[in-house]
Amino acid sequence: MTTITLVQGDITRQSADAIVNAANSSLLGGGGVDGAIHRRGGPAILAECRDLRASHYGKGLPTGQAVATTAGELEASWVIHTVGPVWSATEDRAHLLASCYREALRVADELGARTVAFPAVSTGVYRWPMEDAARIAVETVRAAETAVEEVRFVLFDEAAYEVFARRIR
Ligand code: AR6
Repeated sequence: MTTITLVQGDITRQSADAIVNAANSSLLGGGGVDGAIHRRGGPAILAECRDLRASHYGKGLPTGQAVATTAGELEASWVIHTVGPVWSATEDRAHLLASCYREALRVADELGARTVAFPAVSTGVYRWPMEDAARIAVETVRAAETAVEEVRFVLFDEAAYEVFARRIR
């Protein structure tokens, strides 16, 4: 049974077996959570991302998929990078956002991670509305068959925290 917990704050300050990064397909860094993870985690994460680009992911990590690297200096054993979809008002990409959570948990299971911290994937630079993103995140985690014991959603601000809190009540 997976327990869902909520924290308001900076995901790079969390201690967990795995911390999920809201990355982009390049795996080579960016703003938001991605920028914060690489800044605080140090160069070892980027070095492994470059290796992934040079081997299995020559064209980048496709949207909705997930892959793990070291967590560098973060208080975690792994960073699991996933690429959320960019929000579209005209095309339903919810299955891709759900896939991020499912695939990240699948990778966590492969690693043997028991606690996994997630940001609200796609709700920043990629503009996904928080209410809908929270619905997809919580429904997907609840439906997942995983050995992960704690899924911790780490929400940057109070408004996002409240949206997730209403969902899990
Ligand atoms: N801790 C927790 N949540 C955070 C943090 C943090 N340190 N920083 C931002 N958030 P985003 P996306 C929240 O933009 O929408 C990058 O450039 C933020 O308020 O990080 O999936 C990548 O390289 C928002 O609610 O990810 C990609 O190009 C949520 O985390 C692109 O952004 C996600 O915002 C991915 O965009």
